[in-house]
Amino acid sequence: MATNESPTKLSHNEIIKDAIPTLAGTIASTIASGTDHFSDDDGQFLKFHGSYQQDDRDLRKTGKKYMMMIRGRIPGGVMTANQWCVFDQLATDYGNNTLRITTRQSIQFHGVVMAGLRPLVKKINESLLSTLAACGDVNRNVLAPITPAYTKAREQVFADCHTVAMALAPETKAYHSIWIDGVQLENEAAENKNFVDPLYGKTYLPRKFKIAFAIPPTNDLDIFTNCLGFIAIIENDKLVGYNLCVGGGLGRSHGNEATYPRLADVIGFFAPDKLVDVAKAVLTIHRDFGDRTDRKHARLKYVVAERGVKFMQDEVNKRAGITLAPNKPYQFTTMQDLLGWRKALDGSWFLGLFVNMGRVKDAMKTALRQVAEKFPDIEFRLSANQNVILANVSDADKAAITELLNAAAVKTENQTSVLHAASMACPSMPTCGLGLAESERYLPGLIDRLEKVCADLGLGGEEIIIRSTGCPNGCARPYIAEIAFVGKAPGRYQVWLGGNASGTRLNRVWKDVVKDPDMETELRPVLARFAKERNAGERFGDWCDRVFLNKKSVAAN
Ligand code: SRM
Ligand code: SF4
Repeated sequence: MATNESPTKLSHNEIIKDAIPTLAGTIASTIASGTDHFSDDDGQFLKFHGSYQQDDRDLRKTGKKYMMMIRGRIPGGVMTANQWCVFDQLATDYGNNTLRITTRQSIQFHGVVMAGLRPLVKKINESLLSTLAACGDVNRNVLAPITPAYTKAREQVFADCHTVAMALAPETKAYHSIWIDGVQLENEAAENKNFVDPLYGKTYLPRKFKIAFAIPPTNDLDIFTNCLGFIAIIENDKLVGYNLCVGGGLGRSHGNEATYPRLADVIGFFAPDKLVDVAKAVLTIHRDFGDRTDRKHARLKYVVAERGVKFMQDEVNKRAGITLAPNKPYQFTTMQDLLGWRKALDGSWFLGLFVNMGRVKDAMKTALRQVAEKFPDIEFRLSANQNVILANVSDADKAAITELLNAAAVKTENQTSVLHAASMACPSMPTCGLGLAESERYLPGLIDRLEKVCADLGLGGEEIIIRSTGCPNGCARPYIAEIAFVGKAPGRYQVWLGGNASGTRLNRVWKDVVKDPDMETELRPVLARFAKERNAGERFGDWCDRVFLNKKSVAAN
């Protein structure tokens, strides 16, 4: 096991987790001290509590302004209308007055100063949601399908998502102590110093861990990019079990070939009653075999890549007390959300609303708040494509909701163009400390420009999945997009081509650097060739993969 073999080489994070296994750090006393920021070590502990210390990068030249990002833990992305109201109010009272729907069906607050941090987290807990384990070396928010239009088995899969999320939550009492009671735990007290989480052990996981559930044919949460995936096998609207996927992950670093995006392997089928055992088995394989010396090499994907599928199957069988059966057949065909009003299988209505780059703000924020207040029985469901679905809407309420949204200029039909609908960007500037180039503030404008190119070439209305990130970490899952822009430096992007519509293929680097002003000039000839040479119905990503990239594509780093 990498865990204890070479203790002298453990990464710093391992050392501080071992020293304060409750993860309390000195967070509560720092907040009480009235300072505006945390120490570096507390910044690491803070992540387990769902928060990152950031600073406003737009203001760096005039002095550092510390602010926190806080991420909710919202299993399967489902919120009550009341919880939406609470989040909306918290963004107004403590954040930058926006709610950022994330690529993992959660909500982030940005721009929260130290004084707002504890009240915000406390109020999230009072609304019966949490931030515990939204970040950190633990299992993160668990993804599940939200669209109520495909199969009645969705409810069972959502319930399973919830069960797994709860079963894998860390048990430290520091969370309650800091955020609810406002009390600093005594780190040197024996019970705290010797605390061992029953599942995670004393030092938790070597790195973050991610889980998703998907129901074919819809892969609207990019299941193969997760450490652990459960592909629901549905027969006659009943869940019969799951195909198990292990070892997906996207993070990489420019210039470091030892880091790479990887899609999960599907390693066997098992019955639903073994779900929690299997989830714990895969998580503890990461705990026990993940690399604790190098955080760039610590994700489960490297364990799977280096030790192989047979190793994973044997370990899962042993740890979960099962024998994985051969994979059941399945097929994914789409990654996209259904937008507009649709009928749910139970006869109610749901509305898929496009949220540009996941940022709920201005008129849309006000209108959604009004909807939540007026219609307390509807659900707000967050999609992994950064959109929102309003679900459980009665016939009687549909018109009133439409009217309310339309009055605020929030369209309910024909909401956006196909290119915008199929796009995603990570936040990057000004909040993300790791951003090398703009992303959320850049992509919408770039898509407008590419739309003009497409229209010129007779490709108007053609769906092409386009994603951007401000750095190679992959937060908007660029490495499965048909076109991806991955930030290298301000105004410069690595361009990747060749993903598909179902999220089952990695794309490849096409150009190592393209400058912003050259985007149209570079991409026009490729799109023109596609328009001319494609097979009937062939998508841009498939054509790139089949014809254009061929062997010419350069290596990923
Ligand atoms: Fe991410 C780090 C935002 C989904 C891979 N991610 C960050 C941080 C916290 C930056 C930091 O460490 O200082 C970003 C905060 C930016 C900000 O200002 O808000 C950040 N990640 C996001 C979100 C908000 C992007 C979005 O557009 O919604 C997503 C939050 C999800 C959630 O609710 O939990 C988000 N991040 C992802 C995904 C996609 C996914 O999980 O489906 C990935 C790629 C999949 C994967 O994990 O391999 C992802 N984020 C990373 C990495 C690279 C990890 C690696 O293995 O190397 C980092 C950097 C790190 O962990 O050191 C990172
Ligand atoms: Fe930040 Fe990079 Fe993630 Fe974008 S991809 S949010 S720049 S860490």
